[in-house]
Amino acid sequence: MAVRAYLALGSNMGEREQQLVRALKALQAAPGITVTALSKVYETEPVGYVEQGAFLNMVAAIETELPPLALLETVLAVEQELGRVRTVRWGPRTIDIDILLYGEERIDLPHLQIPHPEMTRRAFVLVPLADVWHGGPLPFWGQTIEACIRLAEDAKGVQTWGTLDWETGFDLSAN
Ligand code: GSY
Repeated sequence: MAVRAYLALGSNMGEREQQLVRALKALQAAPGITVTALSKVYETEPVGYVEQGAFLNMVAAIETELPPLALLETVLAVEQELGRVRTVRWGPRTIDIDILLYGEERIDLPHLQIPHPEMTRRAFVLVPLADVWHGGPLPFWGQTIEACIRLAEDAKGVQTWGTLDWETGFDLSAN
């Protein structure tokens, strides 16, 4: 049975928007994954290691037949396929794809934590997630996304950048 999952995508090196598009196309082409909804694309100030360029962040809702570890393998394979480059830990990267939620399952492994432990503190994740979320409180936290955004320290650094045109194969129409 298909499970609804949410993926966060981010890029702050090179052709940021093209890397998001290529990642979405690769995810859509992967066996066992159907991309069902896309958030808007946001330009966001870096959080953590701040001496780096602004990110483009977005969230994709997917339906997947893959169990969580197979989904992780697919996500890592897509990052590799796109030639993921990350020069510094926490630093700039060509593409980053994180699994935020997988149905209502909790996974606590050294290399995979679901729900993503940082997600409710990061407006760069929460604001795009709100675009594709069905409403109601987040599982595990029991709070609405809007309540979490109000507490997120990076909320002011998240600006709408553009939208992906689903009908024309993810062509980007920036502001
Ligand atoms: O956690 C993902 C990588 N990352 C990001 C990001 O995607 N967006 C912003 N705004 N800051 C970030 N810091 C890190 S690390």
